[in-house]
Amino acid sequence: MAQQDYKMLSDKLFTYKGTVLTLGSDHDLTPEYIDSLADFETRDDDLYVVTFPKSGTVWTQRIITLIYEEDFPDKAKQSTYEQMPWLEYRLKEEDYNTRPSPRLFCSHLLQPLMPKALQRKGKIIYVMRNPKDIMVSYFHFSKNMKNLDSSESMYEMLEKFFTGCMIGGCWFDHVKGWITNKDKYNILILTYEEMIKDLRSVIVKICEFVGKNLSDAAIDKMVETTTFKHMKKDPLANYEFLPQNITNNPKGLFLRKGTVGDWRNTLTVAQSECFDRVYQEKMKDVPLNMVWDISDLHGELLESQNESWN
Ligand code: PPS
Repeated sequence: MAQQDYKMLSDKLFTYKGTVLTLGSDHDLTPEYIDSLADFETRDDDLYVVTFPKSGTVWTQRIITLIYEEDFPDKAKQSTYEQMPWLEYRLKEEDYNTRPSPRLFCSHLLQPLMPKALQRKGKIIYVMRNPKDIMVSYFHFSKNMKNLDSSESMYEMLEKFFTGCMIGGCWFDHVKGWITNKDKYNILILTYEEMIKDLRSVIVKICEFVGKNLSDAAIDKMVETTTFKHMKKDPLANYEFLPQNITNNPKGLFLRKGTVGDWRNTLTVAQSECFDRVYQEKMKDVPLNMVWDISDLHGELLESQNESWN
């Protein structure tokens, strides 16, 4: 391990090669483990959901576990976390190599840290979300998580977001890394905003991508089961099992508002303008047509956004 790649950011978080992870005694979270993932054996039917935190991970994870339900009828009563575990947050006693196919994984890792073999086999679904909503979502979420550093103010949160001192690391690096390297992978790029706009179409798109031919009735049921309202009450989907050493408030923790443009209720005009300036500068080489407001969902922006990467 190159010493300069590893740094403690606080008593809860460390950074390694650009990603930021939380310490956990029951996980195998060493730099050596993260490095070993580059050579992690990949199978043709592996499916990964990769996101920057707060981009719609738990939502997509729930959709995927329902799409694959018929493959694992005995697992239907397991939480989504068990059915689709985190690549980097592997429990010490778990051996991912013994999991039956098709294997489903989630990850917040930056593109260079992911298994290299994924460039030849397996599939990735990368979900993006407008970063102002991500930042506000993380601000609230981190207040209820004992293993994360919370922010006293939105100014502090902005600073963390810009410097990448939060789980996942730097949003700009994450998105740029995945978008500019997308052609190396069998990848479907989705946005949280298009999921909000038309969940059914997104589920159909995912089914086509993973080669699942489900009936209209099954898809309708899935849409119903993965609405915000339904998932908030679904203990299998919303991580209510998290123990007290991680949170005192697990109910609905991962499902807060579930909308587009909530940042307007939290950021001041000055904070938003500051964000815009940094965004323009950092993303000037990778234009994304980001959807910032619920009103943008009904214009052409979303269509042009999709055309630009899929
Ligand atoms: S994490 O911690 O990285 O796994 O968080 P993540 O799941 O990526 O993101 C959490 C945000 O996703 C929203 N969410 C949903 N929105 C709409 N519909 C459904 N079904 C849904 N499920 C999760 C959740 O509310 C978080 O966003 P905010 O803005 O905080 O509400």
